[in-house]
Amino acid sequence: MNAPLKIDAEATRAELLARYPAKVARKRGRHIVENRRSERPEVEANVRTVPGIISQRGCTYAGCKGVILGPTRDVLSITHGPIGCGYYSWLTRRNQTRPPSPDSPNYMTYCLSTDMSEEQIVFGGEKKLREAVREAFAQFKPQAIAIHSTCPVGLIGDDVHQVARDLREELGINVFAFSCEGYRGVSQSAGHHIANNKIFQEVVAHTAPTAHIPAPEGAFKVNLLGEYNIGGDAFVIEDLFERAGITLVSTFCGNSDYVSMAQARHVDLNLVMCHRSINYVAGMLETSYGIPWLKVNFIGAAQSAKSLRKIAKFFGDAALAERIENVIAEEMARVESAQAEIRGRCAGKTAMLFVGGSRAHHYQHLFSEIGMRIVAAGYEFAHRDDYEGRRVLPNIKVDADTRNIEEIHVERAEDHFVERRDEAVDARVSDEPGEGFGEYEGMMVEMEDGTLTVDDISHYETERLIEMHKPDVVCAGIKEKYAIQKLGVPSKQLHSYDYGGPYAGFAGAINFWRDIDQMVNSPIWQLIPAPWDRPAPPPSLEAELGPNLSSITE
Ligand code: CFM
Repeated sequence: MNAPLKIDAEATRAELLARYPAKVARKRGRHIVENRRSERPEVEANVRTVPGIISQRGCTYAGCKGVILGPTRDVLSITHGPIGCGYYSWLTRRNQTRPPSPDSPNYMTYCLSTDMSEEQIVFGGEKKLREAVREAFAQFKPQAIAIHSTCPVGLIGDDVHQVARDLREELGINVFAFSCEGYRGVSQSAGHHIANNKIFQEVVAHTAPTAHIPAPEGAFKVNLLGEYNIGGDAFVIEDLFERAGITLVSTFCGNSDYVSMAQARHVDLNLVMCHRSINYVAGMLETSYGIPWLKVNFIGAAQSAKSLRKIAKFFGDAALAERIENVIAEEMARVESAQAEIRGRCAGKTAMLFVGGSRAHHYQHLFSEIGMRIVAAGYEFAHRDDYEGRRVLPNIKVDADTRNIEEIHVERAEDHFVERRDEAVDARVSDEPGEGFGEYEGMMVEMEDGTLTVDDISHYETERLIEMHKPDVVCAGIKEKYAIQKLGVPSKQLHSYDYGGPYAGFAGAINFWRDIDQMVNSPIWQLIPAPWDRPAPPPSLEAELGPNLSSITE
């Protein structure tokens, strides 16, 4: 057991709040919590950021277009809005794809926008949108077109859904639209929910436009939900599944295509990687088709092994279990030598993680596997269940901002519903807390007592935390990276992975450790202080060396 981390969480929290006006301090105070696993303290999350505070969050449009739809290579996404929204969401996420052949469609490199300007703001943008969809269809002939709304669309009241219905009829392809205006929710999380609803209604469950798509072949069929193939992560997981003989039907949505998403209802098990962004699809697939879900995590070597074993347990097939064990054994042989070497240089060092809605949790495992410790962590836009576990779901207050997002009602699809669970399956799948069907225990319960959870951290709080605790590395995004590094602390981007990755699976763990090892052990960070900020040399040395001193001390 490690000695407790030497941070005074209560004093740190007080210091972070000290400079705020009283009302802001009260609000922010509810987002900053000392972790005490036995007490499971409550943290406020998924509420509006206080205006004026520099937040890490993105907008609802980003969550819908960028996060959920962005990685699907052959659904043509059109941004209905001013050009900047499309431009700034163009290829910024490092989500990779691998079309089956050089001629297969891949629209991810394009940026399609209606380029809305004053004329459309005043007279309406539907006409221009119709023209844009027709033009895109003529150019690319896609099977499906997705229209994404930006802020002005909702403000002027363009009926994007009617446009989609009309064009579906006119063009004979699947066209659907998202009311994902940037302001629709408090963060990108609202965009995930909106995207999940529509993708489910219009692709997964909408059998008319997808009737020509056959059921997939294969044994041990699963979907991987909430894996977006950043830096090639999904490729690593696909390789593990292939070697183990697991049929991956669809991924939502890394390295995915339209056909595979339309086949999602044919699997026996859903694996949920990023709980925050895709739990809605998991829930709807269960209600409609009887497909249960298990939380997995392919970030971290031990976590990857555990996740593969969960799949083996679910299917209860001896040959599958053996193949999975063989894959784990092969991979662990490589992992263990790298891990031992890097652990020797990194153990005892500290990290902070402020990112997204799931990685601040998942990546803690990668650090702990090389002996590094987490001082503080938090999400930008996760909900209380991602922090405290799904057991708190019934207690989460539904506020006006949440009610702003359509809650769709899904029913059992009698013709397609198959009961996949029975006593034998339930008995095979773990009954450890958080490991069973539809369970997730959240981030906080896995953090050391006395460390801090900070939700929707502000820029000011990030700087103060770093100044106070000088972690060896801070994981965040591009907006924070250089501000952190100016404080003399290396920063790893956990959204884009900087230029690195993949970090998933066993091979990914080794990649991550190598990158972190280089960062936390680089001597460059010792050279950050300006010469005039360094301690003065002793007077005796100055007298002895005179004018030559500066060339030695600099
Ligand atoms: Fe899920 Fe993501 Fe994340 Fe996310 Fe994201 Fe992302 Fe993320 Mo950036 S879907 S919640 S909205 S794991 S883009 S691939 S890295 S903030 S922690």
